[in-house]
Amino acid sequence: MFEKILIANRGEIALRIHRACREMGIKTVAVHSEEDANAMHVRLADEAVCIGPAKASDSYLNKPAIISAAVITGADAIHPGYGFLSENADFAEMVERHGIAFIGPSSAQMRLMGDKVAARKAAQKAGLPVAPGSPELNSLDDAYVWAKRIGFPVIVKAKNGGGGKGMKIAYKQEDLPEAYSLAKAEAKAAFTSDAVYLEKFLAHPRHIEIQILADHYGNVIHLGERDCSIQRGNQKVIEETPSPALNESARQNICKIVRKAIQKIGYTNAGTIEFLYEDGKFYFMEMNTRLQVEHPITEAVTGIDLVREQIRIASGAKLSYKQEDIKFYGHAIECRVNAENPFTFVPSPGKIEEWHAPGGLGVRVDSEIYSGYKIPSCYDSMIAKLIIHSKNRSGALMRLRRALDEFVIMGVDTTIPLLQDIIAEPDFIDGTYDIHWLEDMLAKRCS
Ligand code: MV4
Repeated sequence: MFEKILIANRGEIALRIHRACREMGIKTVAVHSEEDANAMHVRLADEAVCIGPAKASDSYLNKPAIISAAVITGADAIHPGYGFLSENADFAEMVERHGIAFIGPSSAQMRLMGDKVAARKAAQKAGLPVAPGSPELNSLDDAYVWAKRIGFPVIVKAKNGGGGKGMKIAYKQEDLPEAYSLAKAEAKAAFTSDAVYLEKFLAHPRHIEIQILADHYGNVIHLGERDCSIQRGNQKVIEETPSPALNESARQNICKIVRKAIQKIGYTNAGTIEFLYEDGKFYFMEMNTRLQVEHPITEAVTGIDLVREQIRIASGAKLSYKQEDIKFYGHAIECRVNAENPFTFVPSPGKIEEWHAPGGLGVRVDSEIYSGYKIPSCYDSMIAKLIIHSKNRSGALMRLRRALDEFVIMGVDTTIPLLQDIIAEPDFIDGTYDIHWLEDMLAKRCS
């Protein structure tokens, strides 16, 4: 097992990883920007190294600085968390070349899944259901040919994209030239490559993703699904498991297919297979090769420490669980609390004057915040995750309402009032929402 792990991240996820390490008797190294010198992840770690100025491109994205920090502290592994370098295959490869373990899949697997066209192909070959689509497009003429074959509406996506950036919908043939050129321009700006492809556009899907764990001995287990349809501007706001849209046979069916596919692909470590779900059918979208923000709801219903399993897998250990060992209990919901105006979503950095996190049975708060902490303006505005667990969905909703009412954060604006509004909506209570529901609700709220 590793003796010392460098945590290449900040905020709540750096704390989350530190906690797993501590419980495993592993020492931790924090890295931080100049701005984050007083951050909680720096205070908790056994050692800390400053890796550059506030700007993420100079610090948390600074590959040589992070690898140097690992070398000088003698860390034998690096956990990338989520965001930043977590899905950067070049970084993973650099880490591997330095004889340091990257806590995640191999750089080759990351590269495969980062290429959305190749990932679609691999997924289809491994037996996953994919939406009708095209290979990489060579020209607008090519786009016309494929769009006709697929049938309108189609969506133009960046080959090296993901997370929803640079996607353009063409509802009919006349929309295609503009969608094609806009998607190409956005792809070039965001991902340097302007390569794009087409998919059949699904109008009212839900976002349902399956969590898997895979070791280096061909063992793959699934940990059920997460419904992440409550989103705004491609940012998830509330996630829950199990999905209110699935019955037990639909769930078992897709999870079985995913397990087989992951085994075929030979993927290792933790991963998430993201689907759109519409009219009772799943369509593979992409595979996330990192630990995800919303992983705690899976931990709540399975009792499995996902970070611990990631570390064990990366160190060459076998999975601690067989599929038959996994028992799902109850219902879990996560709310993301952002330091933002709850109506305009303008970020609200500043000093936390008062902080009282809710507690009690079935309530978990993952956060880096402490009273007196100054939220910097240069990073993500998520300041806490509230994770609720109860024996069923209605119990979880009652508990979530109670916990949100109990949360006190003074000094900055937060999205807690928005979360309270969402969970009071009949559609949310009924579980009948799709990926557009929140944005539609917000539009109505403003008019
Ligand atoms: C789609 C889609 C409709 N049809 N693909 C955006 C994020 C990326 N992972 C996949 N995305 C979408 N792909 C087809 N063929 C709609 C979206 C989409 C979306 C998906 C999940 C959650 C939120 C979303 C918000 C806007 C668009």
